[in-house]
Amino acid sequence: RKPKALFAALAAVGMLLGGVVSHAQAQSYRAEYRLSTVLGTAFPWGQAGERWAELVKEKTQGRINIKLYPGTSLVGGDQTREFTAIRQGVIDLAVGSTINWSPQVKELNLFSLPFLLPDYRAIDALTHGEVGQDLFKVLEKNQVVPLAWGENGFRELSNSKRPVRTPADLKGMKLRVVGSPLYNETFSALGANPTQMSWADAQPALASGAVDGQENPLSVFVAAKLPTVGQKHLTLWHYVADPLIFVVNKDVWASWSAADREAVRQAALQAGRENVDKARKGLTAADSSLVKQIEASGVTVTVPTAAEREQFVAATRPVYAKWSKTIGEPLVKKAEAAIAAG
Ligand code: X2X
Repeated sequence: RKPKALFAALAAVGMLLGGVVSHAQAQSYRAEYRLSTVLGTAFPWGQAGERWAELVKEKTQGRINIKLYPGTSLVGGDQTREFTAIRQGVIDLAVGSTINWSPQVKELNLFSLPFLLPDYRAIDALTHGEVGQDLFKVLEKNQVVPLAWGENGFRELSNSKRPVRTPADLKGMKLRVVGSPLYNETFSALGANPTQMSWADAQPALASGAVDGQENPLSVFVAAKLPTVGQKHLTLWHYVADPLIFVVNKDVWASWSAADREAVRQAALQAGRENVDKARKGLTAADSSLVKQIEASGVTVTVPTAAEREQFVAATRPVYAKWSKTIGEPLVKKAEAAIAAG
């Protein structure tokens, strides 16, 4: 009789605990979740974060409340540490650039291979295709939950010195580059003098003339008012593009109900689609109004001819070959094939 009584008592305690645990789970949503972006709400990138938060609030009836932390402020502005901070739970959600996470996720360097992507169709062929799925699997292996793609954009070159048409024009030019070693190697191969720094440090460096130039999408060039810090020469060469990825920390994801997870995913997909449209606005063949606006503000806009562009491609070929090995040849081949197929 004794063991039986003990068993009954244990069962009662178990039921009680079970009730407490499921009650605790229902209550385990935090009052606020922290969303990291590099750029703020003056830029399509920050607006994407803001929109995601807004849609999540709406779709979860306020159960999930997200606060935006632009300027990668949760990691002191050091954007190359963002991915690690997401994994560690210092950051709950992020809309992040493939460039900034590529020091930790080497496959994300794919989009930074010089002159891999000729046009928007090529970006879409990767992000909407098998390559995009492969990259999401890599992120999942890294304990991060990827939900949707967005876009920072094609990165064009600006400087305060002279129009740049060929690698010869870049000789010795001091350029700020982002924190992936691939960028240092690309610009060294082109004969320039690259120096790595965060976006936070880049703006004062451009203003003081510590560096002559930089590379970023035109939406960033305009919203950051780079012509006012002497960036008077722009080269439209479409040499790389950086997609954005909407992600959630794995434990945070697991703490939400299935219905709320689906709401967060749908919100990310919608915010991502809107973000891609915004990032491309005024930069397409049908509507190049942003380029015209930049020209009208007194900036010289240089579009290299096919032959001039080929010089940039040829000079960076060894970097492409070396980094293809780092990224993984099968993935690069798959990407090349997807782009060729359109
Ligand atoms: O630092 C940059 O250049 C930026 C804002 O484009 C990125 O975070 C990749």
